[in-house]
Amino acid sequence: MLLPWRLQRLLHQFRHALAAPSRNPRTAVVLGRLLASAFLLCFATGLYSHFIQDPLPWMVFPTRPSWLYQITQGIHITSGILCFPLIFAKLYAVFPELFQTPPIRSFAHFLERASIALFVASSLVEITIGLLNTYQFYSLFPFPFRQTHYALSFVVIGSLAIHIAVKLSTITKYWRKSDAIDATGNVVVHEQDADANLDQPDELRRRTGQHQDAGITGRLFAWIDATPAPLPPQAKARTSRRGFFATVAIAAAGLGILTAGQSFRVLDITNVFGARKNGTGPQGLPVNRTANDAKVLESAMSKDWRLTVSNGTASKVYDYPALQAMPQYEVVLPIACVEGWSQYARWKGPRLSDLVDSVGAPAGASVKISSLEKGSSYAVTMMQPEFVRDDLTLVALELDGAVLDIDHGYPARMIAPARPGVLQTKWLSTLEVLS
Ligand code: HEM
Ligand SMILES: Nc1nc2c(c(=O)[nH]1)N[C@H]1C(S)=C(S)[C@@H](COP(=O)(O)O)O[C@H]1N2
Ligand SMILES: [Mo]
Repeated sequence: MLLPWRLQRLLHQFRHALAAPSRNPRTAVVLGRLLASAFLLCFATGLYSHFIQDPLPWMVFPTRPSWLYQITQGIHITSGILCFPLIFAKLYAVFPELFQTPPIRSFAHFLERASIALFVASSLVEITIGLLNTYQFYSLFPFPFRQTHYALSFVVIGSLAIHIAVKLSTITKYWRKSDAIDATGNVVVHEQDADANLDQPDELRRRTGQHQDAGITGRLFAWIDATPAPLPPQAKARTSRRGFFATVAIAAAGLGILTAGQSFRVLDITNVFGARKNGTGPQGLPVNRTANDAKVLESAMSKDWRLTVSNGTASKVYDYPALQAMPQYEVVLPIACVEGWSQYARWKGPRLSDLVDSVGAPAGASVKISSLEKGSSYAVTMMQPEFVRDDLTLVALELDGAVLDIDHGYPARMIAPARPGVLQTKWLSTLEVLS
């Protein structure tokens, strides 16, 4: 694509003025490796989260270890958050590439730049809506979070694949440090990678000479021309590269240490930025939606409350004392929210399998779980047979040795191992065996 020569020169000079020791292909490759790993981790754990909530008919999920979902989603959110410093560092490193001249050299070059534009834009949107979601800022964007985040994840990973394919020769050339950095500590510049125009500045200068006119572009040129040569001596270049990587590493490690505690107990003490803090809320457990928000205060406190368990036409109705009269079990399980926070608690109540057995449920049956809450996406959930039949799956009546707080689902809530928090339905109303 032919641009007015004057604009071309401006782009060229911008690119030149932006040169810095840490802006080189080796930096781009090192950061790219880290980012690609984080993206693939996010994609894998994200798909796990998607399908455990919306399984395909043939899917069976492990119920052990009981903290499995806590780990997968904790990794999702933590590695997702680490993408922020990494992505900014990568954009910093390749920023001068924005000013390539000519902006489009061929159709292939156009496709290359278009795929990068798509990749950068979709990645930024993906991680931004993800982060906002963990702080429950749903209303900030006018589209449904889950569907958008899911669909975009394919755009992100698809354009990542194209990006890697397009850059494969650069990636292999700068993959190993010994190939990328020469004995003097400078980044090796392969001829093909050099800016196509860097070898013809004279031509640009000659042309400009004829047009040293006033006006804004003229003045800009003059200013850029006055900029001192940007490439520092090699010793400085090495220090500067190290400083850059140290800055990125400190930013990423700091962010990780200050947020990962929401997902992983060992770092609880340094959880500063995490959306949730362990030990807060009624009975020392965080609450997303209170009974008041869910409009269940009256129905949940009513002395007419019953849990109805049904299997086709067979059904049994349990009041609270009847549930307490069943064999009681105690389990220690985490609530592991899709938003990344999680916390352990001790739960007590009858086993779900005993309850569904009381209406003759077959071994492979799923259960449809309904809450007293109406009209919310949490109001009705499904449970696959492997979870229904697990000994750790309870209809919990107690939390840490006391009757469930109304905000934790009194009179009764679901608690099952290795499942996301959204499926741990509160304020139970009916359990329907689907056979
Ligand atoms: C390139 C990076 C990312 C990819 C490829 C990715 C992918 C996914 C996928 C496929 C899901 C499942 C969606 C569904 O259930 O339909 C998911 C869920 C989720 N992601 Fe990400 N994600 C990325 C980054 C992030 C980041 C940075 C955050 C937050 C800091 C985040 C937060 C979430 C949350 C909260 C969910 C749960 C959604 C729900 O079920 O309600 N993601 N992600
Ligand atoms: N009926 C009902 N059950 C629910 C919810 C809800 O809003 N309504 N929230 C779910 C979510 S998202 C999580 S993480 C767990 C724990 O949420 P809580 O902190 O609101 O108790 O309960 C789940 N059970
Ligand atoms: Mo949640």
